[in-house]
Amino acid sequence: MLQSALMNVMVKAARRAGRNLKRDLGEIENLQVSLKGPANFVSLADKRAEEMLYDDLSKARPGYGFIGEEGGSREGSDKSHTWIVDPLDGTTNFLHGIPQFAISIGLQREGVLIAGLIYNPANDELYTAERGKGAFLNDQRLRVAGRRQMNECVIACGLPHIGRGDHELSRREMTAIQEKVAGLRRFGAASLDLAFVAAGRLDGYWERNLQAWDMAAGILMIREAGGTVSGIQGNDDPLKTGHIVCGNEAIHRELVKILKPLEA
Ligand code: 2AM
Ligand code: CA
Repeated sequence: MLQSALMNVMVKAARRAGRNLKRDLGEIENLQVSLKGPANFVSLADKRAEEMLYDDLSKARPGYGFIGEEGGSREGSDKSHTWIVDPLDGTTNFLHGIPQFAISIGLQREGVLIAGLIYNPANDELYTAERGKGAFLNDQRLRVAGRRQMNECVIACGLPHIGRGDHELSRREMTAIQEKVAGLRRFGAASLDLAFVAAGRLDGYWERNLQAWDMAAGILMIREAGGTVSGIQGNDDPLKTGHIVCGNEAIHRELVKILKPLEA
């Protein structure tokens, strides 16, 4: 795979921040965290990772805007480009030493996603995509799964935790999907769920109440792997609604058909 200069910048930044996150994960696993406890330690790790990404990306592409989970948005002199960054997606997993978390970097030009990267430093899986150039896991070209029968599909979802979202609705959704599929999964890192759909590991995925940085890179990843992605209405923009559903064209359609009527 010939990597563009832009993707080189993104990969370098993600690998540097990833090395640190991996070291921090080791610290948590060995319980060498400070007296203030692991949650505080993780939030520091999170902030450090975002600062590192901001430094590297803004050095390589001066003036681009930056929207990050930790730092809020920083405007740049270049109004057409914006990085959308989650320095640590899957924070709860990370805090518990579960190696399912990632750095997610998306880039928009004039509001259009043109590049995306999702990197899990725990297992060194690096997902990359550029608009019109396909999606890759390390050097391997990605394609969404081809299954068209729901009863053969493994579908992932996100679930609202304590104090968040509509728990009743999420149970109705799970019940409706559960009755139709070969397996229902919940991994806890939205960016990786999207990457898994792009890679054909998962046949589909849906989740509500996400933020742009959870989804930006993954949305492009799925499109470049030949998949379909939208909000729960089937034709709306997940970056606007915060709700996302995806799969190949057939499975996306099936999921929308089941989920959409449950909203009311
Ligand atoms: P985070 O780990 O960076 O918070 C879990 O279902 C997924 O939802 C994770 O990717 C998590 O990202 C994301 N998420 C986004 N907003 C969230 C919120 N307000 N509460 C919990 N998870 C959230
Ligand atoms: Ca996140």
